Amino acid sequence: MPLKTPFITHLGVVKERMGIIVEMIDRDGLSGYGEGVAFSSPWYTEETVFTSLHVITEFLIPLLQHNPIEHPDQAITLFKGIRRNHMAKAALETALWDLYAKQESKSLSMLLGGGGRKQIPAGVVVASDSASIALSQIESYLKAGYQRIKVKIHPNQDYEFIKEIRRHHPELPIMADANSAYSLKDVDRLKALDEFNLLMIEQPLGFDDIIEHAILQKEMTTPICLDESIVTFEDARKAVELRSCRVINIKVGRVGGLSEAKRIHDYCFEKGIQVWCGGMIEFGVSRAHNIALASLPGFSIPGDISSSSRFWEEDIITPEVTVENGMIQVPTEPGIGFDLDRKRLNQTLVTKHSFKLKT
Ligand code: OSB
Ligand code: MG
Repeated sequence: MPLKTPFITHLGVVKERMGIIVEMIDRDGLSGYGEGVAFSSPWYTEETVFTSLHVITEFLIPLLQHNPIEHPDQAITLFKGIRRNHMAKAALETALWDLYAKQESKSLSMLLGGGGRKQIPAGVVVASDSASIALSQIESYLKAGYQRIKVKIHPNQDYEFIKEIRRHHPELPIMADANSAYSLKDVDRLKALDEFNLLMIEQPLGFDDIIEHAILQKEMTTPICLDESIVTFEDARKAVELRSCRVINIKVGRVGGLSEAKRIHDYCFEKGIQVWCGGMIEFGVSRAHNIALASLPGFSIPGDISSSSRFWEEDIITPEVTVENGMIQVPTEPGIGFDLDRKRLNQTLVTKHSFKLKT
């Protein structure tokens, strides 16, 4: 599906997106939905749409076919023999959660422990390579009610870029995401950003580093948030113990599913580390899972959860995710609370695979 506007980072440009939609149907005909959020190329993590599809069809589905489970929490153990491939695992695991919530007639939010939060704050990412385009996008997102803006930065687009945005928006909550564009040699460049009172700087250093971020955090007053570096609960625990960050961006796909995401949330909540829910330029199914996750009490900062219309002319779910007065409603219906828009899905469908339980 083409994006409305190209999503530009120093690592590359996303103009269109492929995705994997999972429908898991039980004996009573209830359907649970999941989404695989890997990109077409491995620029953000090592997985791609086609490596995910390979791992899902050749390894993960056979495990599910031969070992039916009672609760979605058991998927982690079942998938343990398959190393990493977290986005592939999450595609199935999130479908299990939705299906289980529907079987239990509970909203996914309540089932995960959302405690009845009715709405969550929306945040949006501006990913452009010009300050004037960024400023006009920010203008329109603020009109749409977004409460927090994230911008992408790198060594050729940082101090002056943020200064210009700050000049127009002195009080706006802004965070900056570097997607690993810097090294410790850039310490002075990064420290210079402290004057802009950013909410945080996301993943300034190596995509798999937690050691050097701890060194940098000691030098900077701006809180560091880790994204790419945290792919497991153990990563989160080590980063917190080493004081590599004060904030963690939790993405369901990156950490292998909702169970692991919740474990990281629970741990950070207990330790007083702030978390927020990250985005993957996703379609509506993953967006719906993010809304349920972000209803948990530790999600104290608006995440990268925007409306369906932020990226898509028409999403593949119904109703679409909308933002009103800066907030997104948390559905109370069983499961994720959104249905597939099968007409839209069929317009964009590339291939379809079906599997049956073996036992
Ligand atoms: O680093 O958070 C990131 C999108 C794709 C890959 C990585 C990242 C992003 C975003 C979130 O910044 C975009 C969104 O879905 O709102
Ligand atoms: Mg990021």
